[in-house]
Amino acid sequence: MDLGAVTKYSALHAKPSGLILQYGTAGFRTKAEHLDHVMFRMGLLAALRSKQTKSTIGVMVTASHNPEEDNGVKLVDPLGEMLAPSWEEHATCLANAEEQDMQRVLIDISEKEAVNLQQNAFVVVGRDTRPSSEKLSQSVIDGVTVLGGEFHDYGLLTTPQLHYMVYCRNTGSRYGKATLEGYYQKLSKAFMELIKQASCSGDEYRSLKVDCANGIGALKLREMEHYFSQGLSVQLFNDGSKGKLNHLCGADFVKSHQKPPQGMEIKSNERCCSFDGDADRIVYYYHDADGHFHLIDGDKIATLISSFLKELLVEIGESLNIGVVQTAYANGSSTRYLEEVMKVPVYCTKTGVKHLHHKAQEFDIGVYFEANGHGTALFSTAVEMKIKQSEQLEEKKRKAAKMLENIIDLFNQAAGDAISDMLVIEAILALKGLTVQQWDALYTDLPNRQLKVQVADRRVISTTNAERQAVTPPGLQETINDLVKKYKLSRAFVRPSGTEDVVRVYAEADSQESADHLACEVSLAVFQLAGGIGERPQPAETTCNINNAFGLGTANKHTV
Ligand code: NG1
Ligand code: ZN
Repeated sequence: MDLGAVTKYSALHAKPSGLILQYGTAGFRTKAEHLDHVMFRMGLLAALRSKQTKSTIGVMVTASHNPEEDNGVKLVDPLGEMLAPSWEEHATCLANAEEQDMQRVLIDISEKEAVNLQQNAFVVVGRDTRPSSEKLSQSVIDGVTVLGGEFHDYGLLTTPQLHYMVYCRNTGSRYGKATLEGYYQKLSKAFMELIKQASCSGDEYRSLKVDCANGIGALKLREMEHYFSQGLSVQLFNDGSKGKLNHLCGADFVKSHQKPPQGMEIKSNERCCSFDGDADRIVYYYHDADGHFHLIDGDKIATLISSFLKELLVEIGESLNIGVVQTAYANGSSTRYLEEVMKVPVYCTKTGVKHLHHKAQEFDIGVYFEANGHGTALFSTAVEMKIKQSEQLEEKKRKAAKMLENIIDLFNQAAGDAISDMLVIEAILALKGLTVQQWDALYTDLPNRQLKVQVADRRVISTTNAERQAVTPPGLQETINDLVKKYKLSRAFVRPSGTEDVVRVYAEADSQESADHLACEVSLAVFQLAGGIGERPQPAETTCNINNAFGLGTANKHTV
């Protein structure tokens, strides 16, 4: 390691002194102007991680659904997964080291992780469409090259496309070709094969309106659409030609405000979807004949997908297991429907896709989705073996096995992917002959509310049982338990956010009014018991607009 060069180049990407950042569930995320040194240092770290694993490592420059002025960076491990936990700690140490301590921290990491510094390093880099992303990704590359690493700069990519590239490169291209062309061809071929089997295909020309959040999804979907246009016609909105990234549009906006994005005209019963700013989340929605807006979130997406996959397994007559992985934010109705009606086992993990991904790997087929629309399905080698053996099976079973094979190709095995999920969903709807309303009618969401509370130090809240119960501060969980008892079909929990300096409060109940009241009461308990700062949460009845009072609301307007 040429420490002299590291010091010299680091000075060109100097850290503003005193700035402390944390590698959170989505890497580093903050205002773009504070990130140059972080990018350079993540280039260094990616090179070290690549030397240690003797594999290609990915670095993605994006702040996903956050405002255009923000940016962020995350490292992608060899099989497309999120960075290993011990390396997340190294990332935080390295990003926060003052200039004069940089050398020592780098040596410490190399020693702790037994990195062979003579080993070659290869890092692939991708970025979203933010104005700041190009320069910041160049800083990542500076870091990689200072440590003698080689790199490939993919330029503009969706986050899941970068995960795909890393996965392909580390599996000797067995999974696919590590190019955009390879990604488009693999997914489109699987999609076209699938919908060929839909009995109603051709009768009804399938079309879908897509809100691209003014982000990278628009560029990539436009590049890709002609590959699958025989099977699906997509109409792109918020394609970045006018509006601002993630502003009043995109999956996060639609999910949290429970309303359609701006810039999209929706006729009744038209199927629409929204991506987030880096195209790793997707939610669907439509307006019914009365003009009411209906959201189909990650939970309902997981339900559609897992029900279909379970049917295929039954068809093949195999005892392969299937499981659905959710977080505490999953709507209670979805969990109940999956367990009681579909008889699919459901597991709950902590928030953050790495936890869901990890759990989903335990099953032959593991479907995981966050309510916000981030998810995918993972398949074990046992499923692939079964498909290979299906040649000997009777016609009907062979057909199901073939469908399963195409579905595996269509899902991004490395990460939740809005484009891939969209094609899977469109294929399933076509194969099942389902309209968006029929899909929505599988179950009715319980009304819910999400709020944020500002506290002096959110670390005073610790949780257990997949974040569904607070362990500290003392008395908080008991208070929540008492409040929950006042309402029907109710549930509430609190947790410190991993990406923002807030405590998140979630409540659901039998009516919107009850969910709102419960969320307010729990917020007040957090404020009082966990060191609230700023304005005190007001009781629900005194606030005419709960979204304004708390900065965020996620409401489900249905009642059951
Ligand atoms: P935090 O800020 O820890 O709640 C949010 C989302 C996560 C995940 C991460 C990463 C919710 C409630 N939380 O995490 O699901 O997507 O951002 O972007 O949606
Ligand atoms: Zn995202």
